[in-house]
Amino acid sequence: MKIEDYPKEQLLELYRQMLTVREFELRAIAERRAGLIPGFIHSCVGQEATAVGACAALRPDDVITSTHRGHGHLVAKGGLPKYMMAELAARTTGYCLGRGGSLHMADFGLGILGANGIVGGGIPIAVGAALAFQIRKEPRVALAFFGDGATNEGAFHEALNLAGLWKLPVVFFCENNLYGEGTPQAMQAPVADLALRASSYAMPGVIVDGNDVLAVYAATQAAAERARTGGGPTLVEGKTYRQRGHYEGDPMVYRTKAEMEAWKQRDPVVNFRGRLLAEVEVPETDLAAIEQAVQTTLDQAVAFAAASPKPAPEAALAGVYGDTHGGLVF
Ligand SMILES: Cc1ncc(C[n+]2csc(CCOP(=O)(O)OP(=O)(O)O)c2C)c(N)n1
Ligand SMILES: [Mg+2]
Repeated sequence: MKIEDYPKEQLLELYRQMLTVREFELRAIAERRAGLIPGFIHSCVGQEATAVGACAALRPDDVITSTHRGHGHLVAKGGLPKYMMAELAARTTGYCLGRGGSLHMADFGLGILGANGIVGGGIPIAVGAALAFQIRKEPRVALAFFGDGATNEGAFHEALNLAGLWKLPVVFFCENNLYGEGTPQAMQAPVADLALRASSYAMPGVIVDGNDVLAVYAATQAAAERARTGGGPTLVEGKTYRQRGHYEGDPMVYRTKAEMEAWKQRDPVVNFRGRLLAEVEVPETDLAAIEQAVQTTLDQAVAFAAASPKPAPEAALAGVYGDTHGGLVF
């Protein structure tokens, strides 16, 4: 489908979501420096199109599993910046009551089965959810986000094996950003196209420009449709790039300025904005209104987080034994 064939509202919504992800990350980085947010942040700046394009192809009752680089996935699946920011700031109003932080955010009501500090850890969880959907005969899809590095984990291969065997309604979405921490792709896997790995598990492997939100959307939509109608799983590989370090503070000695600059030219948010102006003649004022609204949302999110209480030390064990935090049904 060409860009002019999409409804204008849908295009603007994709832009709004990608911008929200971008600005959320930049704001979180700034607030971490300012002392509001403790701990590490693995930002997804540069990878907004995979998160937003993939989740746009899902329905509200579909589910995702995420990664250590998961803020974009959460926003794209409907996570609200104020509760996310509060979680990052370790406040009781956050998605996990301030106990989980960046690596463990979840909201089962939104179909977000969790970020995950274990590389590849979300992949079998998505397969488990897909198995539940198949057993219950529910027309729902589970989508697992994971990085290129995760495809070298046993969990990836075991999960794809069972999903392929049982034709489970799952989409495996690999965000191939060319690095696992400081290790380039070519030094960690004997294949450059990770979609090739699908053939071992009798499922299609699809390669897509991970910086083109519409291409990601179309590929994921086809994969989700196939899953929903009993066709089984698909491995989608989005080729993309993280513009910042593996974590904030990473000296990034493993890559060149020229490489980073080349990928900046392919910035998914900036380029999509350009396409909206040039190819579908969206007025600049429409984009400016979205940009203003996103800033307001983030200002409010930071203010909400900063004004929220920290968990009381004596409440440390609450929820540990499954007694309090309801809503664990997805
Ligand atoms: C099982 C496991 N091994 C190692 C780590 C340490 N670790 C955290 S992120 C990461 C790199 C993951 O690379 P990739 O899957 O490509 O994701 P990206 O960071 O590029 O988004 C590693 C090795 C971990 N968290 N879990
Ligand atoms: Mg990677």
